[in-house]
Amino acid sequence: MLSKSIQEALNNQIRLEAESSQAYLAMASWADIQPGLDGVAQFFFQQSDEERVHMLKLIRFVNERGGFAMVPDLKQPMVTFHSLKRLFEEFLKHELGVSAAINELVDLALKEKDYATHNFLQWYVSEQIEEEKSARELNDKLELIGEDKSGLYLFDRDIMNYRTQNAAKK
Ligand code: OFO
Repeated sequence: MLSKSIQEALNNQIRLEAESSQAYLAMASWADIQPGLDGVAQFFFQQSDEERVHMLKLIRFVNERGGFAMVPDLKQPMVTFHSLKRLFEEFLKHELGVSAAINELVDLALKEKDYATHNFLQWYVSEQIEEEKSARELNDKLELIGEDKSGLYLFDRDIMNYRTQNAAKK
């Protein structure tokens, strides 16, 4: 059975995962209408779907443990980005925020000696390590490319392969 405070904290995380899904959906939609960013759009559409899966996993866990997972209302995320660089900086910033929230949750689960929740959260800890790493690497690549058009072309072409390679390493 979940304590009131753990239930509340998990419900906050449900909101955050839903907000992540929305944020990445907005990034996907922005990239989708830019010329030549089809790969980036596809990357964020997929990223958005994954965040929804993260939210669903939490919803099921809360309900299974005798709590009540509340589906949150959502505020509109940032919908326009001035450049590809800005887009990926926002991506990294968002992931860092999610990692911090997961760490706090882990901390709370330990303090309350809720080992079931602690164990459940380990999947999110590993997921955040991977996602932070990807977001950092993509930002580094963009930094190297700068304004070079052929570099940007290759970045967009290869971003989905990059994702597949990283998933294969998991
Ligand atoms: Fe939910 O995985 Fe990152 O944010």
